[in-house]
Amino acid sequence: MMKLKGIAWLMLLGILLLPGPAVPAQPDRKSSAEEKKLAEASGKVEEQRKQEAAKREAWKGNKPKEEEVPVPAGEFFMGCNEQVDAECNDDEKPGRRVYVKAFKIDKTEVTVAQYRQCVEAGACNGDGLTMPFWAGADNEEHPEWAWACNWGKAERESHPINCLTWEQARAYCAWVGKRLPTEAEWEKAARGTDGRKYPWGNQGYGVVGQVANIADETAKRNQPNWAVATGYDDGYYGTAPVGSFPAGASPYGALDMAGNVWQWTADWYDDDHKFRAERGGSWFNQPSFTRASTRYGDAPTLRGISTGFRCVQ
Ligand SMILES: [Ca+2]
Ligand SMILES: [Ca+2]
Repeated sequence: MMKLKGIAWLMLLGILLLPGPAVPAQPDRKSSAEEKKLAEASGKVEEQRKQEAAKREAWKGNKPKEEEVPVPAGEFFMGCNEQVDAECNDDEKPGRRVYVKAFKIDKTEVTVAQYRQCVEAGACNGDGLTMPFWAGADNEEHPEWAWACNWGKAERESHPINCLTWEQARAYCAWVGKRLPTEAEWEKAARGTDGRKYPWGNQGYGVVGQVANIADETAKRNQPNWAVATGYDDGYYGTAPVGSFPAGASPYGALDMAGNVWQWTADWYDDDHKFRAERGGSWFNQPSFTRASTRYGDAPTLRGISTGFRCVQ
């Protein structure tokens, strides 16, 4: 009796000492889901960093090589030359002589194909390139003009990249080891030293043949209300492939310094540092805008259908 009782006690003790079934801790569902999400996001960021580093490595020494034209050091006439130009705006005055150090400028505007290489290398981003954004004006996207953005349109690989911010342009130039031109550099490259009105000289549109892609008779057929260069037909409503108008070359051989797309420059347009200066006019503009000394300013977050860029070094 005592023995059995002892065994029973031992059995009971055994049961008590046995590790009980693991009671699953009630998971905090919310926090574990968040943790998983966080882990995934940080994993993704890490993976993205690795991919970008690998791409940068792969592109080393294999970046786009834009054709460049040299511009020698020296003074040039900058701003409004009232002797040859009756269309100047106040922001171009007074005309003056400005010294610029020697530099090289891209012969053409940066193309969609070139910009894509920078995106593929992970050094540029493709944010917003297909959707115009009128920064500083109405601060809205303009889907009705999205057709005019060149990114992602197979037949426009050799057209200028447009619909991109000032920062996106800056990043590209930095990637290829260059920079955006100052306004003075841009203008000297566009008109040489003698204060001419246009890159090719002083003769206006319609007199010197096809020299630039601006708002012309072709544009008028698409936009009957536009002010255009009457009697001048360059054959393009939107942008043209870069370098399509060799007759409009500047004294140093730079192309499309008038028309096609405006080009972001390194300089602020205004003393308040709200707008970056753009130069050269575009397919969107009438002749009074597409002159060598025309200046324009836009908020750097603009993604304009008529704004692109080129680099200098
Ligand atoms: Ca045109
Ligand atoms: Ca241009």
